Amino acid sequence: MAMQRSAVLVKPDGLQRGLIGEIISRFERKGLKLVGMKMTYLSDDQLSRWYVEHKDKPFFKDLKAFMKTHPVVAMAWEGIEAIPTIRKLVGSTSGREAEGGSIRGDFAMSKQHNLIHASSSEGDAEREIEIIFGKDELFNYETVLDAAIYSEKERSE
Ligand code: 3AN
Repeated sequence: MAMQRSAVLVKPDGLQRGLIGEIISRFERKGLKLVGMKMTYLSDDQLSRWYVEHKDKPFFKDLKAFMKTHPVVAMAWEGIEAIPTIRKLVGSTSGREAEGGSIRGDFAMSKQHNLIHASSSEGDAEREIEIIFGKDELFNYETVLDAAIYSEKERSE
């Protein structure tokens, strides 16, 4: 099974709301592995690359301005099929429609102030991780929990 890395951003509203610990804790409890983390302001250039698929949308300018109001906390999380798994934990785009139990479903009421971004495909994850992290800011390590979280077969596939 495919080991994947997903880029996660806690957006300015998540920082303001004091939800960094809650979000990290949900991913840790799930069994995902943190392989990179930093707090940073995103530049206009980084945001244009990050949101390239939305560059012609009416909300693009507002979205970029919002993302620059405060720092973000960026993370890279690793696990087997981590990308779709994290999307489920995050919930659908609008906080009002997101399923209860998901991060947006439990904590958000807005479509733009929806607390968190998570990569939606392997291509996006690779691009997003590269926008934020240098090679020496990403880590490979074993944990004793790996053997409890996955079966031996899953880990060797
Ligand atoms: P998701 O973050 O669920 O993958 P996308 O990729 O459709 O959602 O949108 C990226 C970001 O753009 C969202 N997280 C949200 O902040 C913002 N956004 C999306 N749709 C709207 C909208 N209709 N109005 C304002 N902001 C939006």
